[in-house]
Amino acid sequence: TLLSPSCPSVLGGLSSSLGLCPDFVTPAEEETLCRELEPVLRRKRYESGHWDDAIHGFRETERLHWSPESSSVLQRVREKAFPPMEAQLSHVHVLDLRKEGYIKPHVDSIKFCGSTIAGICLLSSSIMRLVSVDNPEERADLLLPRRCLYVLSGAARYKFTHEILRDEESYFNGIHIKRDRRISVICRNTPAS
Ligand code: AKG
Repeated sequence: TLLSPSCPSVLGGLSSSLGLCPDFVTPAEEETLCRELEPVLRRKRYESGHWDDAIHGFRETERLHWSPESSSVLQRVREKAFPPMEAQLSHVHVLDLRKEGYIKPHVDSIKFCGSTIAGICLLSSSIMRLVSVDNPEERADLLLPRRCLYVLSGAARYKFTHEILRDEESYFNGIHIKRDRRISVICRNTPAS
């Protein structure tokens, strides 16, 4: 299993609101997406400290127009993660974390993001840690293998913070999961109005 909870009761709260599909993206699709994104990302400099200081060692972009090949991957993400009629943000968020980069615990803004976060993970595996907002002892580590899709909704999105661990902390059941440069491509729905 790719989920390691601090205690079994955490699983009950999380399992219905957490989705993980390993190998959602093929190696060829990963290459296509990265080849398309690289020129855009390369123009930017890695930054430290996001608006709320949550992300370190990153650069990012929001993308509306994609090549047909990449569009078909994103369409698959949208079909898998969101109900058919749900209003989604047209822009896709691309986050490029350098090898030393990491994301500190946060809950996504309810003002700007809807109920579901769907991300594909390119170039590196990583560990996403989820910690209960109400009880920090309740937590779970989620192994995000390179080329997976993950989906956070419900409790996993609202009741738990999420973070991406830095390489030094990147252990899953005692095994080091090497953190390399990682690009995540994230689709969201619109906040309820
Ligand atoms: C967020 O957008 O809220 C994230 O934490 C991004 C997570 C990721 O890079 O997969």
